[in-house]
Amino acid sequence: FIVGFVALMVTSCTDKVVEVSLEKHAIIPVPVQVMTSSSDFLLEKSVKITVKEEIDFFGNQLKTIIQETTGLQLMVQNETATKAIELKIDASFAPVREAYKIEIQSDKIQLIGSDEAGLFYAIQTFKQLLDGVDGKNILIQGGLIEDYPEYAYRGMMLDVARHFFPLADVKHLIDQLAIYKINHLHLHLSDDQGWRVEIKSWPLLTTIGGANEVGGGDGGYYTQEEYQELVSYAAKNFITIVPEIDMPGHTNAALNAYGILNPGIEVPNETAVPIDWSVFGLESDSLATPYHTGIDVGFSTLDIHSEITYQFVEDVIREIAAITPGPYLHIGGDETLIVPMEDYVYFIERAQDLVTKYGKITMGWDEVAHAKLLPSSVAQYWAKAENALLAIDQGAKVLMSPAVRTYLDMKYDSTTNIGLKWAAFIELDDAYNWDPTTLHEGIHRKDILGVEAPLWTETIETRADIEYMTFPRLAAIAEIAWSPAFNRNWEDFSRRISAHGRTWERKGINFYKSPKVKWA
Ligand code: TNX
Repeated sequence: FIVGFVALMVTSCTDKVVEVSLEKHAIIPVPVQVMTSSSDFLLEKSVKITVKEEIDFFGNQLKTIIQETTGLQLMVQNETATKAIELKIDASFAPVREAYKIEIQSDKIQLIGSDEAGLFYAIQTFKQLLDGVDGKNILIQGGLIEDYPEYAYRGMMLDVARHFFPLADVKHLIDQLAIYKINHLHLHLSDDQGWRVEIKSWPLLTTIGGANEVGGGDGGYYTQEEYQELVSYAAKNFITIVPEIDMPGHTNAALNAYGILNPGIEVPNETAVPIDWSVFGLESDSLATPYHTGIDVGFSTLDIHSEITYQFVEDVIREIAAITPGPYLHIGGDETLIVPMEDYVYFIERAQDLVTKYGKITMGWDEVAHAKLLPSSVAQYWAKAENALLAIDQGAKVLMSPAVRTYLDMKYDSTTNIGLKWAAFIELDDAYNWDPTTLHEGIHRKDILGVEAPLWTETIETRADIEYMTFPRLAAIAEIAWSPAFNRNWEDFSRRISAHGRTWERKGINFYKSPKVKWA
């Protein structure tokens, strides 16, 4: 009797049909178009994943996702099948790159990408449809999803200089970014408190300059091999790494290592910590600066009038360009408060020339627009609209990172116990309810490359801290960057985000339970 009862339980459990609604989907970013039909598809164990051999990679990826979300183990094959999820690439329908379509009919589901990135995003959307589904017979509502990005550049920045984060944390973040169709990860690789990427021609940058962080911790750095590992991990997730070496200010970590670059700057007394060079088995350098363990900004600079500076900058740009397949190299350029404007402009123009020499496109914080920019250069708007306008006047594009809306290091409200508040408190609805094209008169759609959310890490020390400040706000920024304005609606977003909260809980991802959302 007991055996029979258990058997009955098992069959009735596995036979239970769970339904996935397209009408009430929780997809973030919201797709351009979702239409429903009555031709529902039953996803069960006999369904095959069919895919042309050249793109087997995607078939296996979908197989893994279906297995992880539902437990179903589907076969991947190159031949057609009577009940199939078919994956393919076909550019004919797409208005822009990275577009995709998902068509759900009773005998098959088609996931069609306009290119590989588009197919990858079709899979990400499909994954969101299955998230939280518990069962091996899944009735997916018939219909059609058509989707493509509003902006070609959708980014997040992680500051690994103020606090260092190991490779595993960055990879884990990349996994989350891909889900939200973020396609650029900007790494802030150097600042006053630490130099985080190996430069073979200036080795002390990392041995000396990397061994510090805010609060005076051990710091750390990526070897060039580790950096390249990150680049390829990101590429598999259709994410381009944008490396930033912040210059000519925010350079105390370089001055820690090479006194020859130091024009004689002073590190603020309260936060200066002398370096014990003997720990590294090295002779000390009397011109080098002490470590900066605090969070003050604006006190450091390279020596604008020394040719050694430009040898240094060229070496750094050459080595970074050589290990960066993406098109951009970010030169920082923010908050160089102790340098006269004409010197600053001179430096930025020379740095831009060097970036161009090594085949990359220059990006810089909005201050760089005081210099003569190439029309291909990009100014990252964070604080001053007038700087963005200077860039636009020169024919350059603007990357939108207004601190008051997109800064992930800003506290949610006065009770948030990490983060800063100089720009604003940024609740989830503040991060959501704005549009890049209406933020400032004079910044128009055609001037905007995309949207990026920076996470500065003066107060962020762990993976859990990163997650808490990033989620759910990054999902809001991702929707602004991907979805057309006419589809964006706070009420609907707050309903959809609650489903993502359940997924984050299941996956052990830390997030802020905004009181503005009814979390399920
Ligand atoms: C301003 S935004 C900075 C960073 C700080 C950040 C803290 C920008 C280009 N510069 O150096 O980390 O504020 O929110």
